Amino acid sequence: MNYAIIGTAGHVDHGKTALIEALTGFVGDTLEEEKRRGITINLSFSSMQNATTNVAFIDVPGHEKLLKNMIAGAFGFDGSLVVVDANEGIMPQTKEHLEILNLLHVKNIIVALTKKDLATPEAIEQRKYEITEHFKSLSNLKLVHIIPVSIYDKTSIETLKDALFALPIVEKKSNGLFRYYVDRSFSIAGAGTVVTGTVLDGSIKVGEKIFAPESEKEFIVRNLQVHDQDVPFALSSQRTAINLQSASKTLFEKGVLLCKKGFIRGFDCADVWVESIGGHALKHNAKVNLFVGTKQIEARILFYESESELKNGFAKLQFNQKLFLVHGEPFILCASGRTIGGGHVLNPINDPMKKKVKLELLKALHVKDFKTAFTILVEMHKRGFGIISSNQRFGLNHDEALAIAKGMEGIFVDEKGLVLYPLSTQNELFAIIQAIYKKNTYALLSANSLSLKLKWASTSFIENVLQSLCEQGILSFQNGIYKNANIDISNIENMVEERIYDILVKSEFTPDAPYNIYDDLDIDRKMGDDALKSLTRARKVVRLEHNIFVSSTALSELIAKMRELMRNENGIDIKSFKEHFDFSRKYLVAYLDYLDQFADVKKEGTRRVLM
Ligand SMILES: Nc1nc2c(ncn2[C@@H]2O[C@H](COP(=O)(O)OP(=O)(O)OP(=O)(O)O)[C@@H](O)[C@H]2O)c(=O)[nH]1
Ligand SMILES: [Mg+2]
Repeated sequence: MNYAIIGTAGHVDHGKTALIEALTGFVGDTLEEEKRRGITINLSFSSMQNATTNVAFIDVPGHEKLLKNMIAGAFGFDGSLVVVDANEGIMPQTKEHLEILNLLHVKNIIVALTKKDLATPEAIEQRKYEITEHFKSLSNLKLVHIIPVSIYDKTSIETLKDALFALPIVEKKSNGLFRYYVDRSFSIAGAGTVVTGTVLDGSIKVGEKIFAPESEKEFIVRNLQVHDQDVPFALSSQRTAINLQSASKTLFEKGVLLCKKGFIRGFDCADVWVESIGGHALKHNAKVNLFVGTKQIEARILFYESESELKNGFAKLQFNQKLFLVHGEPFILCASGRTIGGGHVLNPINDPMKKKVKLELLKALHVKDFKTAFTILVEMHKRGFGIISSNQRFGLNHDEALAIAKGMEGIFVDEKGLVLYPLSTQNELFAIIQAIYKKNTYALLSANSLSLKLKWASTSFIENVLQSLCEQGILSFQNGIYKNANIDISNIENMVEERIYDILVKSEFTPDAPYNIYDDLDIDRKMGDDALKSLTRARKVVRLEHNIFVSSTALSELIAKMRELMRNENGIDIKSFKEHFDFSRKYLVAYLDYLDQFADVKKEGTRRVLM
């Protein structure tokens, strides 16, 4: 089954709701106020189906004061049924709605010339001409048919129906992320909270977790319905009701975004492409109403290239809350209740960068030149540019992003960690690693231990540099670790044990934690741990606590001194112990606890005494 969402558009009273009823039998305008005023106020949802296609309708209001409801509906449209009264022709909201569809790239349009029973054939021909002419200025729209109809003429309705089922739907470029803006929410006794909306991208399954980034809350999807039928999953372009487990209705007002956790970050600004419509001017620093999905908030436009007005161009939109936008996401701008323009998001992630560089980035993103965009961003993120966020940042899935990265020169691509590094950073890493091996001739490190030390560099990036140092004859790889090529160690394990033991003996009663010792020696952690285990097995070293290893000689010496204290001072506690040995509390406690394993020591309150 193919699914398409077709929304109505057109001037007030031109017959949108009556036409939907003629097509589907669905009676809209059920609110008392809608009946009284004879106009549509809220969006309404209905559908029709044939053997292969399900067409879902979103019926919108045409009244100029209800524009915001129309816009909220329009974000879910795959195509549109534009309704024009055959006598009145194109009117202000016909124009405004068409501009909105054009800004949102809704593309395929069927125009229904309604109330043909009241119009002369000449009027109909004249309207067809005017409409065809008008569409010439709407470059993102395709006028597929103009069909004269009357709700009283069944044949015309059937013709329209066939055309709607056959309306080509442009395949949307998916970025692979589930996204959904709530348009309504309600509580159902026994089922909890249900929200309705349109799946804009990706898919969702029953039992899956769903994330509301604005409230940072996660919910389990208890049930899904598409056109009143329970379904195991819902896909892009499906009007979907989601029943959420243990969710409060108040969390889901209109405009709330639902997605999957961990893929989208929120920012209080976004870089965009904007264009004005209908002769409206977009002014630098102007306050506007931003519509995105079913969300409506205030925003400020800041131009990068002009301090005054622009017809179109690159801009930064500043919000007073965090928005979770994605690359390519369209938006509409309104001021004083009218549509003044719109555009799409180019860069949803706020990286501080110079204006000149930002403009270069935006120009590249605008023409989908991702290679240039990647190059700019890699240069900006010297410590590694993560392409894990490519879905949000570029609308690319990880494979697409990797393919672009691999085609680039002068960068290192960590395919596993999805991180890109510039060559200047690679050279820096060469220098850092060589300095370590110079300082510590007996350094024995792995990529893993170096990555723990450097933190910013990924293991594969380090491994790559280490291997190339081996190829250059500077390092050599032995027993899973890298050592200076010019030193000869016949038994690495023995050497590591000796070096650690040496340090433990020297540091006597208060040795450092093992990881600090390994770091000082530049020894791989796993190798260090193995050596300590072996020393402990050989009883050369005793483990006092999980992080305190002392040499057996130091331990015996100290225990003898503690016994003497117990004899002289009738026992020992932390205070008296400290008076003689000014160790930190961690060591004092560990040694006192160690006394408990001797049969002749017993505990009396906080004191240990000899029996
Ligand atoms: N004669 C005739 N009247 C029609 C036809 N289609 C609609 N109407 C009438 O036109 C009036 C307005 O129709 P609606 O369907 O409410 O118009 P609308 O476009 O939905 O209006 P809004 O939603 O408020 O923008 C109603 O009285 C309809 O009965 C038609 O084909 N022929
Ligand atoms: Mg209506």
